[in-house]
Amino acid sequence: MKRPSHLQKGTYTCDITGVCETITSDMAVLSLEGSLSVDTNPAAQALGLSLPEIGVDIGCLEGSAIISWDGDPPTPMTAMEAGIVLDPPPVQTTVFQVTVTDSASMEMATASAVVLVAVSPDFDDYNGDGCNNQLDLWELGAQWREAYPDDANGDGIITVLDLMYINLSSTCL
Ligand SMILES: [Ca+2]
Ligand SMILES: [Ca+2]
Repeated sequence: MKRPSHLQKGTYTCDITGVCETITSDMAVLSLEGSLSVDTNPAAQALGLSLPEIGVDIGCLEGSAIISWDGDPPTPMTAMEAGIVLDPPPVQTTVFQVTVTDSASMEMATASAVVLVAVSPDFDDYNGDGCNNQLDLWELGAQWREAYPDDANGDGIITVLDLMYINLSSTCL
């Protein structure tokens, strides 16, 4: 066994057959550290001015990765080098699940990611300066605890939950 795979994990015995008898060794246990892992990057983001991208980080792969994505609710996704780009951007908060299957071991791993989309498009760039940064956060923070029709999470008052919908990627269009 040159390079054991996860399919070869388990217990082994060695049989030695001589002229008169066969003797069997004690059991040896083969275990392999680590297993297939997958993470999304970022795991959570708020919709801003640019098209959202979700990367995927895969660990401990033996063969090649078979990757499939699901959106709930469904939304268009375009594969890119190591993840997806959402073009057009989702129209409501969407949870994505990525499933990675290792072509060699057929082991599977999943991870999820969320893109928060506010009820009103005003939150894509709250202060309207063409940039997604903390200036938007401060401007929205000034409305703290105030009644606000069409707020980000749709409960009619500005709280910390609405601040989560502000994109802080420092992207400017
Ligand atoms: Ca801004
Ligand atoms: Ca709110």
